[in-house]
Amino acid sequence: MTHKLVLIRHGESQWNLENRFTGWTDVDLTDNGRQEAIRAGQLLKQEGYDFDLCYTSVLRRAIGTLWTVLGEMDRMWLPVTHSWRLNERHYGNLQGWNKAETAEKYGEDQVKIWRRAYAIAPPPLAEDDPRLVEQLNNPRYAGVPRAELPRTECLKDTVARVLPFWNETIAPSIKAGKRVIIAAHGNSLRALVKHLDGISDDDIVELNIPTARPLVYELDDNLKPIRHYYLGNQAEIEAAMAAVAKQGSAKKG
Ligand code: DG2
Repeated sequence: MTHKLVLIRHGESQWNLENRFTGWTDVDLTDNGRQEAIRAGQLLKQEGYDFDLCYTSVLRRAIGTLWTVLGEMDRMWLPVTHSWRLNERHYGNLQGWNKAETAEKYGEDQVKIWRRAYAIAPPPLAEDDPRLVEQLNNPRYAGVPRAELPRTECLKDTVARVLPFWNETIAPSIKAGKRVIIAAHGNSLRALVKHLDGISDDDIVELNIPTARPLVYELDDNLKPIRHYYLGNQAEIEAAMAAVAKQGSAKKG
């Protein structure tokens, strides 16, 4: 039996628009981001996709995208499971910084390391940083052991906290025949894609995921990928992936 798993990064967020490192900051979608999610939902419906179970993070840009997609598909009644393990990679002290300005100050090479190096994390939030204090006191993380709440993460760390949720919750549901959609983030999805496709630590550096484009994985019974593809206009998707890569470029002129 072939299983179809749909992954979708949230639509454009306010800080995607402002080109700021976001991580665990709970910013909302822009109007454009909502429109992107509407188009994704319409496309999924038009292409005959349907789901039994939905998974998302505890951040509103992913949750709102999922709700919008399900609304377009007339499937708002489907069960949705939220997990902090699907949150975006924690961007540490970079959270809130403009990516282009950071490249001007620290260099594009350094920004690429912070954005994409597999095992090098950005500088962590200090223990007395109000952003960390807010995170530690936020009720959405009340059930998470304190020691597991990150101060920063590289992609390797993100893989390590996404995989238990994949292995223990999502993968068994797919194996049981459930049709699943996961609405998450650029880097939590890169972590999952790295695992599914067995992408090397070096090659994952060049993989970028565009906003609100349904990414379909056809999986065999052992959940090994048979093929994967984005739904929609392929030229637009290529351009959107290239635009994500360029977000770490210094402003010219
Ligand atoms: C972006 C990804 O996460 O940024 O945290 O800034 O998917 O939640 O918008 P998302 C962020 P890059 O790693 O692509 O810079």
